[in-house]
Amino acid sequence: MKYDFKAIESKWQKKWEDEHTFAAKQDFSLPKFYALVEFPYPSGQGLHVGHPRSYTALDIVARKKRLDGYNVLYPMGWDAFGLPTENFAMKNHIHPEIVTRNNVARFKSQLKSLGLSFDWDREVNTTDPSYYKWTQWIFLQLYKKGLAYKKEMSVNWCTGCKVVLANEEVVNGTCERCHSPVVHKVKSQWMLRITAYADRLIDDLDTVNFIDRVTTQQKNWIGRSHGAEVTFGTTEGDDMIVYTTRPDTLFGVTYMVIAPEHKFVDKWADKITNIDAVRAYREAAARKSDFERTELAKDKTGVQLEGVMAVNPVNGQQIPIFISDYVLATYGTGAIMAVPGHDQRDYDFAKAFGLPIVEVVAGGDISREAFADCATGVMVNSGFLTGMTVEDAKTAITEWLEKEGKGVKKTNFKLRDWVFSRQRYWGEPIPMVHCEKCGWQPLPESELPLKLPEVQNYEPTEDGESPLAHLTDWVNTTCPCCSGPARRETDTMPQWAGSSWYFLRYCDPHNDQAIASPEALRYWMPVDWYNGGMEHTTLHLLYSRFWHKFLYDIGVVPTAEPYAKRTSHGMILGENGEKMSKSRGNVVNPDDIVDQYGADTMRLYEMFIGDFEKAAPWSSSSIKGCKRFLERVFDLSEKLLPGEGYRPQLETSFHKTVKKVGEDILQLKMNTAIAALMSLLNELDAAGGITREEYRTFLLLLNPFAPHITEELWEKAGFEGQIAHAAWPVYDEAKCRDARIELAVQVCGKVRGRFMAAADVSGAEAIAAAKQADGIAPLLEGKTVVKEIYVPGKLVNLVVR
Ligand code: ANZ
Ligand code: ZN
Repeated sequence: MKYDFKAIESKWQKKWEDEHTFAAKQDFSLPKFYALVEFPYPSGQGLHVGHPRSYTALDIVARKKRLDGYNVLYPMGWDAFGLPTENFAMKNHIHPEIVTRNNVARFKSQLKSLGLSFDWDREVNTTDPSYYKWTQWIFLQLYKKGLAYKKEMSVNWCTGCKVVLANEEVVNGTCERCHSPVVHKVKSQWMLRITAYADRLIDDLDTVNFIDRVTTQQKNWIGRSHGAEVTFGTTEGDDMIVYTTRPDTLFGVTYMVIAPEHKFVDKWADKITNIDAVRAYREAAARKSDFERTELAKDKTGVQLEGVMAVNPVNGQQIPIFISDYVLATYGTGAIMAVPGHDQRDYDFAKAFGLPIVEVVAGGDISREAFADCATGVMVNSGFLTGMTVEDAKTAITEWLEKEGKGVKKTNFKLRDWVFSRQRYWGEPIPMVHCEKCGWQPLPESELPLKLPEVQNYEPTEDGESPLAHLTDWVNTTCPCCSGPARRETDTMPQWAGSSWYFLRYCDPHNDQAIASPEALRYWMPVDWYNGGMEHTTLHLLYSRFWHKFLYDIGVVPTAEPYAKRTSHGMILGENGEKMSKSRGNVVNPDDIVDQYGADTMRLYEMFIGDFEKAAPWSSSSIKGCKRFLERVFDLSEKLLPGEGYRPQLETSFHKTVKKVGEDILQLKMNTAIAALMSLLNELDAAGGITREEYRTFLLLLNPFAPHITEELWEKAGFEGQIAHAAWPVYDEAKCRDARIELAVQVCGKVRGRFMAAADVSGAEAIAAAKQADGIAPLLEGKTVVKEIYVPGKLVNLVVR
């Protein structure tokens, strides 16, 4: 019989759908397992082969957990607001809602064709008003707790998309999406105070099981550092406050630098004798991105504020003040004390401007470069700090500064508040109203969802207002507070809003009274295992942890963290080892693969392709190998032998493979699990067929990887029910050990031979056998064995003289 994967796969996909085979059960007394993958943005391109890598891996985990008897929630949905849909809608004059509906339909049928065991009864869509009602509700709660606020601020403005971007969406000074230059622009924006959670977002990483890469990236992104704010005097009488992580180096300060935007530039304009040059420099800096200012600027530039000086609080020394774009207005106090002897940026600047360089920690060579890596050094040229270790000096100087009223201990974060406004149409309307008399007022919760109105035109206005601003009827409303005339907010939420809480909605997706019932949340949360892309580490993963902590604080969710475990998959590259992209012409379409080889082969292949965490190039030849393997599995049905049970010569292999596949699945080592199944199949072929018990076990082990073919063979063999409802085979630890093992024989530490022995051979027996092993006896002739060592399961070492 031929392996007709098309007939088999469509048959079982239909059956699973009709019977809701993978629907999570409402019985909260069962042990639960919540497996989650990032829901896709339904783009016009459809699914790419990268999506199934994550989805299939957790599908395998979900299927294994079901076979283990867990009530498994493995849901899927659509993160469907966002710019590409809006841009497509604009270009083609189709409503974004229709574009979204079409894209979702395509994605869904593609996902179904892969045999993923999602609980489709719980599908969510962030653009559905019954969903975004709750996104808006969460915003209102944030607002009520003072965590959403409006602020005039310099924002990242994408010159291509004509939209404000979050810092996270700016890559190397360009827009993450369209790669146009990003410039600064002052706009009034809704902000979310994620910084209020900065400490907990770092500290609580200790309570979850995230892979190290994720933990490290989140910590670096939040960027907590400890140091001091130090007050310098100035000849103008104003205090100049700097943030430093190295207050111990205060005696090495030879000049100051303030950000070009610093308020003292204007305040001291009359006193600065070269103010025109200073202002010209400031204007040039404003046209650069932070990235260009800090990462790219190899050559330091700046202008001295001539006519004013700063005063070092530790020694009263007068030192010059510069503006330079390497100091950012948005970090610390926007001003620094420069220590060129121990900070490379300051060193480069001092060299460029001929400024003095003073060594205050011994051990480096400051004639060549700054001695920055000096945390364990000893202080020199530093007044009362001289002779102290850097560590002690930090404590001593901070105490001195605090006592003198010249400074305070300070912790700083790189993390900034989250710019939450987008001047776009295809997003959740922000449920706020502005009244001349009452200011900003939240919409009453009873008026949620605030639905997106129909518009004719999705273009943002020229000055960058949202297309909603064109809609006078919608914009003009009444104040919820005084009933006077008021205007609605016309900005919408960023794409990250809907994904910041979607995992909660899956717990109870049809609830119209709450984001989900407390019982459902108590039962399902936290997510037991969340897999997703590394690119979401500092965006979605951080945002959603922030929202979740907030919801925890207001008593909506039962856990402080949303995800107990987080893993991340490597990218699938093109056959040439480069990133798949249209321009490189190396894109593999999953539809073609499913059509040509079938979903089971595609699944198996994507799991066999390499270590899950690493990037892996596509390989057409190895996909054929996976197909061939399944064809051989299919042929097993014609090799059934009479008799039950595992045959003695295969018993160990079966117990070992059950153990290995089960353990590998839970460590995402799918490739080695599949290899173990392949070698078991070889053994079966060599043994001339398969007993019913062996067949049953083999199908169960393969089922999570290749669900369709295993269901079909299971049914054909007449095993009870559907394999999806069966139980994972058990193994006996004692039977996992090989009956006979190979031991090495060393003579004086060198391997000289090998022999087979019973796995439970005693030391004395092993040593005796070693002496008899092939080729060993001649080496012992005429010598005395002075030491005999048996390393159980490994080797016998004979030391002779
Ligand atoms: C003196 C000093 C001496 C510094 C030294 C470092 C080494 P992190 O660790 O990232 O928090 N800094 C402070 N504000 C800045 C700004 N707005 N723009 C650019 N640089 C700024 O970095 C803190 C250090 O970065 C601070 O400590 C300051 O330089 C600089 F041997 O002060 B340091
Ligand atoms: Zn009012």
